Amino acid sequence: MAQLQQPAHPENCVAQDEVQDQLVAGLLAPHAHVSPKYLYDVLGSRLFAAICELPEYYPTRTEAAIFEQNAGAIAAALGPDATLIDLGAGNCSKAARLFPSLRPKQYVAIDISEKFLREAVSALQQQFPKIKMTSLGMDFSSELELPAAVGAQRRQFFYPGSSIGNFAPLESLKFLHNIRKSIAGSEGGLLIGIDLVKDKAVLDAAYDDALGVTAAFNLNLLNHVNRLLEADFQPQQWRHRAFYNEAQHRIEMHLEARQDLVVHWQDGGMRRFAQGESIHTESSYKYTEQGFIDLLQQAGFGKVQTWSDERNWFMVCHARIA
Ligand code: AVI
Repeated sequence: MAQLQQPAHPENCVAQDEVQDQLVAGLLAPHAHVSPKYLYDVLGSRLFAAICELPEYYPTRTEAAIFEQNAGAIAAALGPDATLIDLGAGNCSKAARLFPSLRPKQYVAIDISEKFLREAVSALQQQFPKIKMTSLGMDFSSELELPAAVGAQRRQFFYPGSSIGNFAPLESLKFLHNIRKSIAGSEGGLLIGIDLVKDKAVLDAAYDDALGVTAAFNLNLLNHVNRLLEADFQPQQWRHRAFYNEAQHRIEMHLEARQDLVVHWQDGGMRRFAQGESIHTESSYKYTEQGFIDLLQQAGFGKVQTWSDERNWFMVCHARIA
């Protein structure tokens, strides 16, 4: 599993009952929904890695090029001797690419899947023996209490991949606020990747690719829910739908019933879905440059520096504490 990019296996760290209660509540809501975190079981994480290779899915390669082309300026913005705190580190590859220019004093990798993370960090430690490395298994989306092992000075949080887009705007503000509060000293900041608003056709294609990899990624959520809830979803009865909602500035991913059907789950739970009815599985918010800077400032950050590609499709942003 060398390509994990997102928190995987939510059942590893949240009580099983809580997971099941959340899933049932979402499935029984008038507009059924399932949290996007359930897209990431083992197969889902691999399918997401494949999405990142697709010609239509521009964010990964565009962000990587921005980091590469601006490595010196980004390192200068973060400053020397940083404690680099990687949120959703996965295989740690994105942070590792910053090490030669940034030379952090400490690297703290955080992800839900701690076992996988520990293996990635110990491999990286061999390559960069001078950087102190720590791995932490935690769900950073809800809390950011960092242990004493994390250096308090020059904390630079790292949240690439436009993952913040998967939070609704109010959750994003709360999350940014939690990061701001966790920057203990007077120096520190946040380095973050943001997907920008652009032509609808480009966005629609990025989330509904010709090979159907994103469709498989979305449909695989049903298999994951079947395991978590002893449910009997049949993926072939569902269709992937993804489109850019211009009014809400977000991609929406849904699973739409191809026919009238009934789904059952443990303890006698069930729901009928009429043909065309859908389950909302993910939103991916897109920002304007100014819109995201305003959000950072509302969350208490100060000076912001940005770097973008020539098409202005993606932005890397460094925000200092005020
Ligand atoms: C992880 N996240 C930033 C991806 C996105 O673009 O919102 C997840 C994804 N969903 C479908 N394709 C990619």
